[in-house]
Amino acid sequence: MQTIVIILSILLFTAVGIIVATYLGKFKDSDADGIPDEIEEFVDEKTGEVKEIVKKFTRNKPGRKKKK
Ligand SMILES: [Ca+2]
Repeated sequence: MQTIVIILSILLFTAVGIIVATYLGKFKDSDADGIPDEIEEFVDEKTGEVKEIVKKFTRNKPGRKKKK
């Protein structure tokens, strides 16, 4: 339990650090929302991948009929 709290704290501090650094102009942020472009691109990429995986598991497979 304590390990989870420590990991979450590190992630939170990292996120805050990145946002502060972005506001201070340390990272490129073209839409000025406090999130660096590189992270936005990374998240977009990952979101796309997750959507693809979900699609794979939820699509109707040919030859498999729905049970009533
Ligand atoms: Ca941004």
